[in-house]
Amino acid sequence: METESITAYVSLGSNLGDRAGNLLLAVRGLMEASFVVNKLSAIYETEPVGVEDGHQKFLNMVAEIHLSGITPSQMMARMLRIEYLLGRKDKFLKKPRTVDLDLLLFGETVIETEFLTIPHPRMIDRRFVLQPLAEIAPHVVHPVLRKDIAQLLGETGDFAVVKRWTPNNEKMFENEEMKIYLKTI
Ligand code: PH2
Ligand code: MG
Ligand code: MG
Repeated sequence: METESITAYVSLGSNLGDRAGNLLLAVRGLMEASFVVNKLSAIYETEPVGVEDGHQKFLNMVAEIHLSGITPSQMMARMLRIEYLLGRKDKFLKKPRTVDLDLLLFGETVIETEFLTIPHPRMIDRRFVLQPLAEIAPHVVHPVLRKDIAQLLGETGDFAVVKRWTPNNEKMFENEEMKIYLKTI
């Protein structure tokens, strides 16, 4: 029997060290864990939500994953392993972390256990999740609220700043080779 193909969405966040590098290593980790990474959002720089002041801004993005033949908790276990391998030894929430991977949606699945709640219970209150998710999946419908992601983004009460991130442009333009290259285009 052919197993059903599922589309899942994962939120990636980093606020420690080489933040963009950490996100991209986590994307490779997802691929190495046999997930098909089908789409990636842009990277966004986001104001910390629900953590004490003084924390560095986060970089966040969202990945669309295709998978089959595994359960949500198996998926979560693989994601925790990636977090661990990338240096998140400390399980305390709200501490700076190299990489945080959160499972947002797993097809149409709705689960509520002590260990895992899907859809992610706080996703609708987090612009740093909804904005990148709306970029790659605006018409995907939240299986409990029955509203699509674009609508949830329009309705969220979270107004923390979320803006597109690009690599350090100043550094790039200081580079002599880059100056020469830019004259040629
Ligand atoms: N993650 C949190 C708490 N607050 N804020 C932003 N901007 N981005 C995050 O990824 C984030 C957060 C807990 O995981
Ligand atoms: Mg999180
Ligand atoms: Mg997490």
